Amino acid sequence: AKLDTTYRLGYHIMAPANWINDPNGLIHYKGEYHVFYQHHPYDENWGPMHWGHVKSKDLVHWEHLPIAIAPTEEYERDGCFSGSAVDDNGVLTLIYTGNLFIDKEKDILDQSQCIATSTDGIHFEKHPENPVIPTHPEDGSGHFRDPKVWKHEDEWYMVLGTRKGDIGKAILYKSADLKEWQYLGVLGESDGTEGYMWECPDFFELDGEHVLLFSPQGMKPEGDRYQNLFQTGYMTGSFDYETNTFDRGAFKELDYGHDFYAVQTLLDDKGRRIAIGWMDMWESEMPTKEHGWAGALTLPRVLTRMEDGRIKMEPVEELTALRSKRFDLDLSTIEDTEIVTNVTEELLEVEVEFSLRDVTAEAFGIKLRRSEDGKQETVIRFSTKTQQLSLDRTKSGVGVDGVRTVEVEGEDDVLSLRLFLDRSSVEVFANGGTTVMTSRIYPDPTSLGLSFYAEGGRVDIKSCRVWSLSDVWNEQ
Ligand code: DQQ
Repeated sequence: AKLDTTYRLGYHIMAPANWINDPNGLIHYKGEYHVFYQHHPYDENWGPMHWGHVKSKDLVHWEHLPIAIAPTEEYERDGCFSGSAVDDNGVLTLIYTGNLFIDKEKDILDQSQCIATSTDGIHFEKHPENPVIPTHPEDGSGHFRDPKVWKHEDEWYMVLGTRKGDIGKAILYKSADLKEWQYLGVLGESDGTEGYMWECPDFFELDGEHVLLFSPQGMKPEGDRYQNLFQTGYMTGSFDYETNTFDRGAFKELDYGHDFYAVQTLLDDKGRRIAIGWMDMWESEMPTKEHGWAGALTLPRVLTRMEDGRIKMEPVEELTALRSKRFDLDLSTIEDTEIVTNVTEELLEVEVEFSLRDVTAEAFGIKLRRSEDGKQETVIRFSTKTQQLSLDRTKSGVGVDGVRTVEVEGEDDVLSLRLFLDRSSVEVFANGGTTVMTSRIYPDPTSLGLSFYAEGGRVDIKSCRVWSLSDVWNEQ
C-alpha cells in the first residue's frame, strides 16, 4: 500500500515505511545513540527480517540510515532476527540470530548466532566464520535466539532465549573475542507458569541488583495481569559471576498497556539504563497496514530500581525539547462534570497532579482524541474506590479495543500523570513512572479533543501543564 501519513507518529522511532517490530542493537557508540530494529523493507507485513537503522545525538531527533543487515547467506536464509550491539575497541559489532525455518507450520526452527562488524557505524560486514554459535545446547532447542551481549571485566557474556518443551529459558555463554563462545548454563527458566519461550532477554545490573528482562510467550492471564498476547517483564535478584547463578525473584510486568513487547536496554555515557520497546503487539490488527506501514518503538525510558524492588520507567529528560506551545488551562476543581479544553493537538504532553486528599469523586481522569460528540475517546481513568488506573480504548477508533487496569498507590496524597500522545500512540507515566501504560489508538483524524472529568463528586487539581509537541520527522 502507498504510505498514508494519517497515523504516522511525530516523535517516535518508525521505519521509513513498511513493517517494523523489535528494537535491536541499542548502543551509545562514538557519542551517538544507535537503534536498529526488525524490519521488512518490502512489505507492511512481517517477513524475512532485515535490520533497519536510525541514530540520534539527543534521543529526540533521529536520522534514518541504510539497512544495516539483510538475509543474504544460507545460515540466515529466513531472516536476521533480533540481537544486540557492542563497541569492540571502536568496532561496532552486531550479534544477531540467523533464522532457518525447518517446518514453519509446525514451528520447527534451526536458529544460530552470527556477528557483523562496522568501523563507520553504517556499513556492516558479516563475519566469514558465521554462525559463531551454530547450534543450541542440550538445555534448549532450535528456538534459540535474541543474543544480548555485554562486557564484564575482560570477558564478553551473552544471554539468549530458548525453550525446552514448554519451558522458556534464558541461557548464558561467554567469550574472549566474540567469536568463540563457551556455554555456561541456564540463567533462569520458567517455573511452568512463566511462559513456554523467553524472547529477547537482557541482563544487567541496576542500582545494586541484577535484572533479567525478557519477553515471555504464553503466560496465562490472571485477573488484570498478563492480558497481552505476550508480555515484557523482569525478575530481579543477585548474580554471582563465579558460579553463574542468578537467585531471582518473581516475574513482574514492566508496562500495563496493550502494546509493549521485546524491550531492550542500553547503558549510555551518563550511566543511564535506557529501555526502548516495540509499541505494538503480535496479532493485533495494526490498521496502518492499509496505510503502507506497521509498527513503532516506544519513547526511550530511563530505568531505576525502587525501594520495593520494582523497576520504574521515566521518559528521558531530553524529551522536554519537544515542547512547543504551552497551554494555560485554568483548572482547579472538577465536580461531577467533564471539562472540554480548547486544546486540539495530535501531538501532546500533559502533566497533571490530582489531589487525593479531599477527593469525593468516585473516579476522575483525562479523555484524549475525543470527538466533538464524545462518541470517540481514549480514557485514562482513576477509580478512588478500587485505586485502579485504567486505559480504556473501547472507543479509540479502528481495530483496537479493551480496557487495561492496574492498581496504583497515590504518593503523598497525589496522583500524578504524565502523558504523551503522538497521533496513534499513548504513553501514560503515573506517579513518576512507577506505573506505565503504553497503547496504540486509531481515532478519526477529526477527533482531537482533550478533556478532564470527575464522576460522583469532586477532585482538586494541584497543577496542570499541557504542551503541543513538535513533529521531529517532518520539521527536518
Ligand atoms: N521477534 C524476532 C525474534 C524475536 C521476536 C523476529 C520477538 O528474534 O524472538 O522478528 O518479537
